[in-house]
Amino acid sequence: MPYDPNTIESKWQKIWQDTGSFRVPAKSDKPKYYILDMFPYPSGHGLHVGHLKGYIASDILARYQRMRGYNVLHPMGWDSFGLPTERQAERDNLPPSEITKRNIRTFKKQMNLVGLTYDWEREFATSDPSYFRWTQWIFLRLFEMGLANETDVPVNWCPALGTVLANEEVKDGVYIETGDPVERRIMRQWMLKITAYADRLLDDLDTVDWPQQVKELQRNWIGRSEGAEIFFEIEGYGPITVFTTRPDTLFGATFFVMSPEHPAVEQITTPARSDEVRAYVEKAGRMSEIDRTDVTREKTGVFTGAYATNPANRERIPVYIADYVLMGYGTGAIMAVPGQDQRDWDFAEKYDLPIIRTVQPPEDFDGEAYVGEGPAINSAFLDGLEVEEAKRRMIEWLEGNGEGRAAVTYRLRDWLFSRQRYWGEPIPIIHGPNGELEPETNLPLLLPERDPEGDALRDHEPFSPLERATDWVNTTLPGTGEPAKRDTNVMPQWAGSSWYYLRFIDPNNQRLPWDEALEENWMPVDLYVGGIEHATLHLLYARFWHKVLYDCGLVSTTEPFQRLFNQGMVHSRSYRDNRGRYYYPEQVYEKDGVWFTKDGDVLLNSRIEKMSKSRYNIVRPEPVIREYGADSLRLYEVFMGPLEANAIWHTEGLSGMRRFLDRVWHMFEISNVHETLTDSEDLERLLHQTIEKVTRDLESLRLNVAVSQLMIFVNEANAQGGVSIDTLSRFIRLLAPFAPHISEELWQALGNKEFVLNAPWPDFDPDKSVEKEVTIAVQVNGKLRARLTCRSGADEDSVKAAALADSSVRRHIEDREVEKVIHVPDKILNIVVKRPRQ
Ligand code: ANZ
Repeated sequence: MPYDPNTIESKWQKIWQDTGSFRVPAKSDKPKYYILDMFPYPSGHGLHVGHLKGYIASDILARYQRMRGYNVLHPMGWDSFGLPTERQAERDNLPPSEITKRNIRTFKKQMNLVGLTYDWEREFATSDPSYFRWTQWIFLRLFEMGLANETDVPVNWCPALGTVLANEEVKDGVYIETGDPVERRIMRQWMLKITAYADRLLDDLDTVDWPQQVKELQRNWIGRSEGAEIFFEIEGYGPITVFTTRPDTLFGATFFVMSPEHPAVEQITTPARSDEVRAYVEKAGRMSEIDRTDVTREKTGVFTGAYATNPANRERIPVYIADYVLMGYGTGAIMAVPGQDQRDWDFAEKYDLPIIRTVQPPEDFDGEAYVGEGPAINSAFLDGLEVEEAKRRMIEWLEGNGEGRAAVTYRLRDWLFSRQRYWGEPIPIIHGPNGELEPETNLPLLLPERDPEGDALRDHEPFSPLERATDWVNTTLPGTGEPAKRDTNVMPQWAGSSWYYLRFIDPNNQRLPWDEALEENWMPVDLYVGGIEHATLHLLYARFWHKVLYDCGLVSTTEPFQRLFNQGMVHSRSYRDNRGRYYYPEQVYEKDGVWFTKDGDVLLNSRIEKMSKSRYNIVRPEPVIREYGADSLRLYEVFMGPLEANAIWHTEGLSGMRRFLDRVWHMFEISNVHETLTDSEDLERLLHQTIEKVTRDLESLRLNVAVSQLMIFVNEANAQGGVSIDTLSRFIRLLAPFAPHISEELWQALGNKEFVLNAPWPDFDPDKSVEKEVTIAVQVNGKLRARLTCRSGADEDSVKAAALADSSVRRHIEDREVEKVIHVPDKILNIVVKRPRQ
């Protein structure tokens, strides 16, 4: 009987579902293991094979941990509030909840087709009232703790979307997701005080097992700077404080600069200068922060007519305003030290202001501002001291004379928490007649009906769709019954994903967000798998909420995610004409390495890009599964390269996986008929080595290497004409996390009554796995690219499989076709690939 994945796979998927095999018991004698995927936004496009990479990897780990004897929590849900659904609702005139439901159905079906072990009884969507009731409840905890406030703040207003956006959502003056331009405005908004947790968010990074890169991104995002605050007396006004990281350079402060938004600007400006100052302030207000801080832009500013006194040398220095000083950072005012700061240097040159060096540059230095190390000069009592020592001495002097103090500042801003949209969690606050803010006592606070007429209003002014629902807006104060109004903002999409991992622990609890004992049992998440794009937004917000919940005594751990893994992205070939229009692969053809459209023969640029709907280069899982099977798809997704690396998708590449599974099937057939087979000593050794390696590689998520080891084993087993029943039984269990359907089928054929899903992970005997090893030089087109340690006598296929799993070899092959392979046993493997096209 040949291997037929389609029948096997649908059969086992049905059996697993019917027997509730993925259900996770709340209580168990087994130790717990919580493995979580970053849950998706259920868009209208469904999942493509790029999305599946992380889900498959985590599923392999979940199945492995299950076999290792853990009670594994592996849930899935939907991050379903958000803009795209709301916009689709506007276009199709359907309720967003309907669209969400439909999209979730597609996603779920696709996930089940791949054999993912999610416990669907724990499923929820962030837009379910039974879920967002608790998101609102957590918001009220933040409100009670004084961590949620309404403030007038400069915001990123996006006219096209009719809403404000968080700083994190804006880059180069446009909304990251859609490219719509964003402008600055002052608006009254809900802010969450994430800055109050800056130090803990930094310090606790040391306690989690996360990729260094992500930790570094968070550290930079929080951006802690140590330095000093120094008080400068402004003539006829009073003191204004600056923040500096270089108090040692105070003797070189030859002018003073304030942000155009600084509250004292109007008062200190002399009448003669006020017209010019006002004009400058207005102009700066229209510019984005990104443009203002662009170091390459020519510096601009205006003199206010005021003078300040440098506290170190009592010099009288002019006060300017300039847009390169931002109000949201430090104190919004700086002492300008052109000798050591390039921005200040540029400004001094332009406005003809004095420059004094206070750090001695090396002799060969011929630049402008000198930012490096060196002894202090022109600085009285600091002269001769190195930078660090000089900073310390200056702070001592400032504190001793009441002229300043040591200070820390952060780049992190508070979290802008209001959105003027419909499809989000309503903010559960009631505004009383005298400006009082009262929490909503009756949760969930549901959304009113959507008013389609309201969409048109969006084009004009800041406007929230909830304002149109007057019956909903008008209410009474819970205490006094006086007439009052509901808040008309909704929460940003990041709210629902900031605590969902806690709800999976106890998703159907009607009384509490989660049960205390269950939380203690399951937290923290042992392994969290998702994309690096969430390094600063979601992962920082969720850590912040978790710490607040910890302070409320509601969770038992200080961090939510113990180990984090970022899977790489899947790329594929896209086709675009020079007007920037994309074409589907079905619409193009190739001639001599050049691409054309089928109709009209337009020349196309073809390149490898991130797989995405907008680039017309996505591959859907359904046809791939129909042709090759879900097990081949699972193997291919993790065999494409190291899990953390980006990889290029080639659907034809799945035939290699399919052939491997054919060989597994064959191995079973030739072994099972000769039930009495015994293994050679070599094969037994290889088996134990395989168990050892695959186990180790699973622990470190080197899934591609694990798969190549499984391939090596099967090749050898077939070369030897089959294996013993005991060896088959062990091998099938090793294969089961990767290719669960075929494994279940073969496991049953071996006469097992239980699922391989629940079978124990095989042990290996270290004494049996040792052997003679050799080092093989791997070349790509004759150039040495790697040295591999292999079993002596390994055949060409095995060495090749190991070589192709090596990251440096893969890098040199890229997506080029392998033309031939030259193998000198125990010595060299030379892989010859096609030269790149011109
Ligand atoms: C004097 C000085 C001398 C500075 C020197 C730097 C070098 P980081 O490291 O990013 O924290 N600064 C302070 N507040 C600012 C604001 N609101 N807008 C723009 N710039 C501001 O940078 C801190 C330094 O950036 C501060 O130290 C200040 O310039 C400037 F040789 O003060 B410094």
